[in-house]
Amino acid sequence: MRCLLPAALLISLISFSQTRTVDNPVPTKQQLAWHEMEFYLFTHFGPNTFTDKEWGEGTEPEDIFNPTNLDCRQWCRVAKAAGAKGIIITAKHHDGFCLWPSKYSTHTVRESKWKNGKGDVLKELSQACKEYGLKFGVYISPWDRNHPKYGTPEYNDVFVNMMKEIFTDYGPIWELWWDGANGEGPNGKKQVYDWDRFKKTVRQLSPNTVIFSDVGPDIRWCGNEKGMAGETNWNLLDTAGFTPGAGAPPVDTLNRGNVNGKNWVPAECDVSIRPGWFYHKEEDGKVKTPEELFQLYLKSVGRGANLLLNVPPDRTGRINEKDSVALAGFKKSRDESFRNNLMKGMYSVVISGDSIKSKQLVGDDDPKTYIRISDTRYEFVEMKFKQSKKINCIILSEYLQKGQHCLGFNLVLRNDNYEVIKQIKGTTIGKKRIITFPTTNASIINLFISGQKGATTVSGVQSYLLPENLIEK
Ligand code: FUL
Repeated sequence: MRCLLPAALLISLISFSQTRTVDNPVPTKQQLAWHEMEFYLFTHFGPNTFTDKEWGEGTEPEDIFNPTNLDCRQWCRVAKAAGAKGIIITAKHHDGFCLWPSKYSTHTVRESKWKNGKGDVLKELSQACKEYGLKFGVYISPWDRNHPKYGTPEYNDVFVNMMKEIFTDYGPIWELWWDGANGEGPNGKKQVYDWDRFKKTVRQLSPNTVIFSDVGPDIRWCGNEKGMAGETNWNLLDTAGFTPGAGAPPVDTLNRGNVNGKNWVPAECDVSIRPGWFYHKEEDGKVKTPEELFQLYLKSVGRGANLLLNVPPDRTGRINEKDSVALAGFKKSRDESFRNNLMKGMYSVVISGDSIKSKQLVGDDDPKTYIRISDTRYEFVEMKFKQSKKINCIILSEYLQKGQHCLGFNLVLRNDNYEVIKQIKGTTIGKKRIITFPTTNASIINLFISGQKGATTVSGVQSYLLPENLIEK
């Protein structure tokens, strides 16, 4: 195997910027498990489903909530068929209506005529998720346009008590979602939230739950509702002095994270399969296509974030066929694209100076093995196909247990004569960086880390030939 590059080329390929930082935040074990989830569903369901609104006023009569054929097991079957690993439901949206019979509200399923007031959506969904092996998550809106106590310190007690009910009666809850929207209550008052108390309550009740809000503490918002993480996406964020909602950092900071952020707070990309978050019949023709969903996958999971895709049930309480068909197509695109890792069984070598430092399998799908690229001496990775291969996708991953280090990378594709035929530059890698490009016949792939803060640990490199229409646009 050829392993030495002409010195001049080497210098042009890498800029040796090694800035060591003292801080090296790493994920908790709960966050590491969250990173593995990658793609799961969001379910907006409640009075808005029946009034065709997106933000209910909180004054809707409870009887309006009356699904004719609620079937949470059908939601789970759709999620499974889509390859989603969990479901997060709006237990309470901004209108304050509780999908469970909370003792701390008079605006709940109990007051509706659905199942004569005996229904409980959280119970049905939590049980169905267990049955289908899906993680169960809960969105509970702090903003409440119905609750009479909203805007007073007692509302914080109400919110804590509601969370206690949810964790006690429907757990385990894998992810808890605090929405950042914060307007006035029915009494015209705005709430001062006791975020610290909320967090302590959850940690006490359920230490394994990851908490999402604009600024974490565990998972952050990606700064838009289009499902797109930044091309540069740090799992790190400075959260001191910030709060969810109006007190959050600017959206472009949330989108990219902070390169030297002090906390591990990875981004989650929420987006709806339809224009709205809730089901509206007139949007039946506007369901995203499998190709559009695949593009979102590349721009979220492919940039090291997780994808939270909203699929709202209709008035019957079932997911519409238009959505389930699109989701099945999305799954098929992923399966077809990522079935055959062309690097499987291939060796890579880490070239250190002019010698080979290590040799190891890449594409072995073993997340525990990784290659370490020194931050004190010049090193790069070389991977060689037995025969040249047509490829249009390379996936890089960092071994997150060691933190996130890569500031910039350069992939150099070569032919049999060791000539450069393509160079692809990028910035961060993180959990997964999916890079697509026009199909190229390559024999050798070099990976140069052109900038890093501490040694980058690369955990497996994969390569694929995707259907041409799925390349990132
Ligand atoms: C926003 C809310 O205002 C929307 O209604 C929706 O729930 C979305 C996921 O978050 O902040």
